Formats: sequence, C-alpha cells, structure tokens
Amino acid sequence: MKKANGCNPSNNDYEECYLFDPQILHDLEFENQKSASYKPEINLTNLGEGLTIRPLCISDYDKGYLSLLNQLTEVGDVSREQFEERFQLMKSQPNLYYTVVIEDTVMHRVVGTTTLVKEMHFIRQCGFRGRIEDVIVHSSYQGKQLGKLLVDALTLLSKRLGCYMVSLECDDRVVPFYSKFGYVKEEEHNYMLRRFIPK
Ligand code: 16G
Repeated sequence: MKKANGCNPSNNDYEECYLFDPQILHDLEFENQKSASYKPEINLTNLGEGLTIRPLCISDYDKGYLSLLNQLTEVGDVSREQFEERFQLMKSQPNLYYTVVIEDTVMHRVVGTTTLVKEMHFIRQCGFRGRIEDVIVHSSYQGKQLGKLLVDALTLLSKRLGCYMVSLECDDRVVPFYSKFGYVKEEEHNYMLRRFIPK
C-alpha cells in the first residue's frame, strides 16, 4: 500500500485517516482535463520540491491547518478534540466533503487548502451542487501556482462527481483569478447573505 503523508504508518490506518479516498485525486486525469495553464508546469503529482497534495487528515491539526485557515478568516479556538469530532462527522457523510491540503513534507506544514462540498438537492433531477470553499495558500508559498492547482483540481472533481454546477464566493479583486477556471458572475444572480455574527 502507498505510504500516505500525514498518517500514522504504525497503525495500518493509511486509509482510515483520510477524509476521503486519496485515489479520487489520483483518478482525476488532471493533465488532460485541467482548466488553467501552468508555467512552469506543475500537476497533482509534481507540485514542486517537497510539496504534496492529499485529502485532509486528523494529524493536519498539528501541521498548522487551522492557522492556515486563519489567514483566510477567523477560526477561533478549536481544540484537537473539537477538530477530530468535526472531522469524523464530515467523514461520516460519505462523498460529501472533500477537503484537500498541500503539505510541505520537509517542514511538515500544511501550506494550502480548499474544500469542495457536494450538496444534495431535489431540483435538477435530484442533482448535486458543488461549492468551493475556504481557498487559502500560506503567504510564504504564494506565487507557486498552488492556489490555481487547488481550485483547478476541485473544480474538475466537482464535475467528475456529477455536480450540475459548482459555485464559490469571492472578493472583486480575485474575480479574474476564478475566471481562469470558467467561473462567471451571472448578471441576474446576486449573492446575498445574512450574518448572525458580525464580520
Ligand atoms: C471566502 C471563501 C469562502 C469562505 C469565506 C470566509 C473562497 C473561494 N471563498 O469568501 O469559502 O467561507 O471567505 O469568510 O475561498 P467569512 O468568515 O468572512 O465568511
């Protein structure tokens, strides 16, 4: 069996520890199906020196996963116990939560992440809708095309999983970035929200 980064090899738990089956990423045919272009060329098996992409593991709690998310928005104080509980709850809904991380395996740090959530609906013939959430690359690792790779991969995954659409929310300044993967702002569609806790 393939050694999995971030898992405890002594427990025989390579597969147990992942949020979802890592084979799903390997099967993406990223090279043929990607939306963006990469210079220099990187892909899901060759991200650059010491970098690897894989599903989230519980051990990522100790590899700075939450402090990375904190570069995107407020995370708050999340204990290991809370993290594990949420991880197991997400994992217990098979095939709905796809959080991927990029790890710097030399530093043992999570340096990039995003999540695809696959929602179930009755509309669109009991369709599935994808949402790309929480895209963040560590400030020290920006400029290496890692954000591009993350969004490209999970957009492709949403299509593979049979979603009838995939959407995301973002600031004006990153609209050109997301356009690279085919995302458009639909004139007649407004994104509205109501916050229960102030930003
Ligand atoms: C960004 C994220 C969104 C996340 C939000 C958190 C992307 C594409 N969008 O909009 O997924 O929920 O930030 O900010 O990553 P908030 O905590 O202020 O809602």
